[in-house]
Amino acid sequence: MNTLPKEEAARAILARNDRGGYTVPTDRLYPFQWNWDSAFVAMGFALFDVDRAYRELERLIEGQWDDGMIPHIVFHAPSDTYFPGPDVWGTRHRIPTSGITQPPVFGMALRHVHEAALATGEAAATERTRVLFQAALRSHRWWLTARDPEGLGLVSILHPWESGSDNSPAWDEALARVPTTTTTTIRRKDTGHVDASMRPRDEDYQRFIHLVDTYRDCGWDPKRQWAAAPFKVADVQMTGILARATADLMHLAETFGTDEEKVELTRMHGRLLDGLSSRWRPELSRFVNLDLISGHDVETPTQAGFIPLVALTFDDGQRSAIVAEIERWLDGMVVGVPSAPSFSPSFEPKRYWRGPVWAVINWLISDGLRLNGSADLARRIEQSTVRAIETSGFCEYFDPTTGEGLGGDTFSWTAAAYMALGR
Ligand code: 9WN
Repeated sequence: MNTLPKEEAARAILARNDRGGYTVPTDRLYPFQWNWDSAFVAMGFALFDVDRAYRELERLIEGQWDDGMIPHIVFHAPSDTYFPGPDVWGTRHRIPTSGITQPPVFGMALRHVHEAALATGEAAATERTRVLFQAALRSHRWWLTARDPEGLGLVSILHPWESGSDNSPAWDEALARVPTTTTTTIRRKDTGHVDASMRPRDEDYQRFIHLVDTYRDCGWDPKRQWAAAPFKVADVQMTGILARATADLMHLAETFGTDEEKVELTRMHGRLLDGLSSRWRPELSRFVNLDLISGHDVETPTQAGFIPLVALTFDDGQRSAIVAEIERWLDGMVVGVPSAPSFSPSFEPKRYWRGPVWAVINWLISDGLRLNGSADLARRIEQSTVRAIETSGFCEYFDPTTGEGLGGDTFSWTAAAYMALGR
């Protein structure tokens, strides 16, 4: 296997962001353990240090709630460089955590790490995977009961932060219904670390914190939150990742699951694939979210519309349509896939999830393209991502029109993605 020109630098970033078995996304801007960041980072570690890859997942699970939810942030150690901290969430978990979740890449990462362990002969792998498999299964049960109580086969987010794509134009209409009033005093720290023009706006933060206040007042009880939520969107990115992670757990269940668990996972999987398939819109050549408050489709174009590639097997017609649509989004871009296309009125090439390119999103899209037999486009996306990182550094995200690196630097998941996509 060839060594990448910046392989050593990528590993050094993971070492530098290590806080004792878990990895912060980057120093100061994000000083805690984030859920889906750690899953991607674990897959990066699996390429050269399987023990450390397991450790990343094990430390995340220290924050898992008794009801199965894996929180979006685990506050292992105090820091005053991020808002909102544990006092705002008020979740009273044994280790302080936030009260919402993030995309369940965990199950994908677990299979990945387990297979790396088998390949390298990591001695304790079986027992470690067995424990983490149970944690993952409990979290998938939580997803389907807490976030799909109506049995749509689609899981919903109750907060834009859960999506991992905080200020995506996909949330604009639904978020506009959320009041800007808060009982918590907002003391943003992010704009002290990176330029405010690249971050969500103050008004977004007011609505984000209004939602936190609302759910904290529900005592973080999933049923009460579901009933009280002024923001509730069935998300195809989340459902696609959950469906794929469920397939990965089905694979692990062959070794680690009981017969009942195998049946349970197969049912979950079928339910999610049905729900996801119902969100394909042939006239748009992508999948669309469902706003559960208005009952309307969310047709705003964002990267989320392509993520179901990781879970579904497309027929030839669907595959060529989605490939053509992704190519249209790449047209004229230095690096793609943009989080919103340049032809959209919402496109802002430098502002967070409203246009920029994220290496981990490309990781998912290229993985899904490969699964669906579109290796050429997958390779093109991987190579342009690797090139952008080599040219501009291990930044949080990239301007698709110039390739410029933006947001935080020395970013953990960008380092992991570099190693994974460069192979
Ligand atoms: C809120 C850590 C996280 C990522 C998200 C990204 C950003 C946090 C923030 O940073 O979100 O969770 O404060 O902006 O949107 O995807 O997990 O890297």
